Amino acid sequence: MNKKVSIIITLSLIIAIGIIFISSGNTTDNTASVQNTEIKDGVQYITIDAQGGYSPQKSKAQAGIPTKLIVKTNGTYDCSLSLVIRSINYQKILPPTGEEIIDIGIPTAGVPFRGVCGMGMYNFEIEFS
Ligand SMILES: [Cu+2]
Repeated sequence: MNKKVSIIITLSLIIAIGIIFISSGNTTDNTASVQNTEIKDGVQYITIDAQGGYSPQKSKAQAGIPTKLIVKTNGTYDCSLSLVIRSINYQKILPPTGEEIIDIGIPTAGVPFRGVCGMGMYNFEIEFS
């Protein structure tokens, strides 16, 4: 009687652990390929979230077409609000919640595009090809 109970408990534990392993294994690989570019009416839009840094920190986009950067804030109160993009002489304090659309012209392939926060601790990079 006692042996039977302990066998049942052991078996159900093994099954439970198995289910936890299977379900966690399925959700781990979602962050690597974030699609944050979109081409609409011949204009390429690249979306970057600003909150405790910039994400995605590295993006890939197309060179040679008119491109705009959309920087989104949503209850952001850290220094990622103060955005500096030296290559286009851009410097601005973003609104804590909103969308800032920045025209970055027609990017050249192979020239990395970088944005940093006012203190230089957060940054993002876009690779154009
Ligand atoms: Cu900073």
